[in-house]
Amino acid sequence: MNPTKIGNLHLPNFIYNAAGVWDTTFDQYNELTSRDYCGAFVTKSMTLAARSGNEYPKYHFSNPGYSINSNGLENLGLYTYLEFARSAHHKPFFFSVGGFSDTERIEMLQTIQNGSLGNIGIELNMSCPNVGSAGPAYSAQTLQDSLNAIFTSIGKPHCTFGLKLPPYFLQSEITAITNVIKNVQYIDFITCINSVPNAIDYDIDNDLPCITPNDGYGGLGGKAILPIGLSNVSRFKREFDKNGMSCQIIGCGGVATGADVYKYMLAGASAVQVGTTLWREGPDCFQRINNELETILQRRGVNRVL
Ligand code: RRO
Repeated sequence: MNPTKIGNLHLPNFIYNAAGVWDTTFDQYNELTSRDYCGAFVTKSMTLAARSGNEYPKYHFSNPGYSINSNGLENLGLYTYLEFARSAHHKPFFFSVGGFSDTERIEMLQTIQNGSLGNIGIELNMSCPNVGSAGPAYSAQTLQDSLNAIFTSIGKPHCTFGLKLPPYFLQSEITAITNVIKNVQYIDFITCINSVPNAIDYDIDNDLPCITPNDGYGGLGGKAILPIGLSNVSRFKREFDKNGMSCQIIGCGGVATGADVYKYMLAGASAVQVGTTLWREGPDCFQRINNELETILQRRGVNRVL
């Protein structure tokens, strides 16, 4: 096990689920939190009211090199996830807060903060690629406006607080987003990256896109996006160090092996989330990935992850 700390939360292991994977239902929650090697639990990104999301088929996993999803924020609604968080658990519980407007985000954040819950964090998802108006972080100015509105309303967060960000492709974007995070001050961590938007694949037996919603376009995940996830972590880490910022970075995107986790460590991640691989293999993947990581750490003579 490789413990880590995010904000003031102690994670018994460095790896856990990415928001949106194995985290929508109570059974999935129980299954993940009972696995020793899964260091925390992040919920599916939520809205105030439950949503059934986009029509099926909305996941494409048959190609080993990547996945495409257009889930459309299917979730059980804030109040159900509050119940999950209230049930006995010993691992940090992250609420992935989605929502379609700052008003909705503020109401969810206030409700979570008023819930008197311990051992929780918030990962504010500002980067959903599949539903309109759910991704303020695609523009630095929109992100700044949104966070200004949120923190003016809720004040300093009562718990460990972070942002789920989309992939950025230019250094100028990384610099602009770093400035936003520096300005607002209350961000303990960022999670890089959400799926890469605007991906499509075709089913050549039907001559149709592999997923149905949004004309077949969805968010790209899996092995194909590992180098983009690594570059986002590494570039933000450099910017944060240059600016003397203590904001931590959680790596997400393309993790299939212990070697991939080690690469995120080299890039500067304080923890790593697993998405597509968890979908494919189920929760057993954490032990496998952890064992592979241990072998690499021993070979490299590294005895702690931080
Ligand atoms: O629900 C989704 O379609 C979804 C979300 Br909220 C997200 O943040 N990332 C993603 O790939 N899918």
